[in-house]
Amino acid sequence: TTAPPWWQGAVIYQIYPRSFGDTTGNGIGDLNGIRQHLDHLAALGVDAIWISPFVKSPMRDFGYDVSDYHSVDPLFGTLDDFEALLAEAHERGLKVLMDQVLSHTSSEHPWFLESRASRDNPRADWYVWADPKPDGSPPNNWLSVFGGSSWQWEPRRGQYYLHNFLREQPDLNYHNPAVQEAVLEVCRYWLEMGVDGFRLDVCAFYFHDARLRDNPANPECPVGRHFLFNPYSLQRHAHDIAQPENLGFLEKLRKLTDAYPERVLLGELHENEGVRLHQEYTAPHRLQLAYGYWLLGADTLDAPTIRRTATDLGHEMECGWPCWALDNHDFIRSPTRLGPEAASGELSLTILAALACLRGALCLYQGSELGLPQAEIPYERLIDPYGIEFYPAFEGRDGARTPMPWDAKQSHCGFSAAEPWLPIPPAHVERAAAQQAALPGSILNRTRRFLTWRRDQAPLRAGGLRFIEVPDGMLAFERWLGEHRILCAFNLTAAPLEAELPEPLLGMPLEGHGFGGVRAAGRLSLPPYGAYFGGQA
Ligand code: TEU
Repeated sequence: TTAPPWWQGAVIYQIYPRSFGDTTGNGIGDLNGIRQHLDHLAALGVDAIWISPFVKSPMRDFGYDVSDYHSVDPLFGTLDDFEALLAEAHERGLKVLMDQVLSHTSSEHPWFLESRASRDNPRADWYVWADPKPDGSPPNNWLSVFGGSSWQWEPRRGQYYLHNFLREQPDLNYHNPAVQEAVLEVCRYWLEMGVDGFRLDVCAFYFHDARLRDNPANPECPVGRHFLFNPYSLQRHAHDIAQPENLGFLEKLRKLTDAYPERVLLGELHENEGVRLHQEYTAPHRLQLAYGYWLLGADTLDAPTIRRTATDLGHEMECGWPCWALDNHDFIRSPTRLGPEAASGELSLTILAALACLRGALCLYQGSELGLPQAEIPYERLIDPYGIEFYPAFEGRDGARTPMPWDAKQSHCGFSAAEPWLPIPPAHVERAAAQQAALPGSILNRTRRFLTWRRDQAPLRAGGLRFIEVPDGMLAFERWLGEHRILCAFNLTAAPLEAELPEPLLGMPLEGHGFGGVRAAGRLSLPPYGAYFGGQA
């Protein structure tokens, strides 16, 4: 039998490079700062890192606006630094995924500067240009995720261009085959360098409806405070995103990556029709992994919600697997988002452990291993344009992007010798990594212990899955690979829970994971936020 592909049950640690480690003393993280902390990642028991964009960018959206796909932004270092990082990560057995922002470029990208100059230059059709309506207004009703119309007037051409995000992020025109070739070439360049795969930013946004039809109103606005503030939710995005042509392009991208061994494509999907999109986007010959906003956008999370999501995503899909994500650089950190009971970080840890045991990969965002809450940033210090646009209904994403607190004893927590670009809040100083490392029961030590244990449990990485009926508040399932079977049970509440389960299902308690569930004569007892794992002793 051949070993399952590494990515199926991978834990992928997301690094936000501005906020990981600063070695130049400018208050902003850099690639050498990542190199400095690779041992922290290896000790955590993760399989891969995904680094948010570090290529050249005017940083209007902090790297998600690329002005040169082939070079490292000087703020983050050099290509040599990246190649050294890649080699040092590989030495430690860590794969490296790069964030590829291919749906749009920066408005300072040379392609756009050329495209906007006239209606008949060689790149005139590389972006989405359209004439105004007779009254001068935008071509249709499409809305930008970051607020307002997604059309921006360009006097040089007397036309509008499309931007699904900031106006400084013009959308590439994928209906033009030359554009597809150009972005495939970008991917080839990094694959040749040895990166292990890509996280594909907003990969449902590549194509737009060539007829530019209006979007219909959205009868059911997505739930959760995260979406309520934004008029974007009031439309059903039938024509600006998730066009059928996207799938053909993903197949081209897959064909390219398959020419290199063990590479992976991880797609970011939008919240709209997330599950259906997931099935389509991870069908054979497309993406291996994709994640949506199922858990990221949720203000509360209980066992039935997680079970339902996992069931909807399917356990036996032919090719692609889900990728779980509880936190990332776009959403309120879960110890804050999930309500006052989650503030200690224990609920997030138990949810992460459960997700790591479900079928699929898991993205773990920097700082989650410390149980960091969302940082409160005063209005005067907000820097994310999305947050500034919708303040105070939405405080933006800065509070999830503050620098890593490495050591409370060092100035600026060992992140930087200078004042960091975003403040490190007192609640993060209290949870600094070095201090947690000295406490056996800390969130950091428990995360390490659990992930290193889990890494060696083959059924949890690649096995089949079956849910088990248990009392409210508990999540339980079995996973198996060949003869090897593991029962996993989690208590997602602050109260102790018990369940009657037949002996053969309970198995013998497995040790080494650091979660204190016990079993006695057909009974399972879980302490608050506890878990039990049983199998062949
Ligand atoms: O995010 C896609 C996206 O739609 C998010 O903007 C999301 O709706 C919002 O952040 C929820 O708070 C990706 C990147 O992850 C994000 O950082 C970028 O700003 C965006 O694409 C544009 O590239």
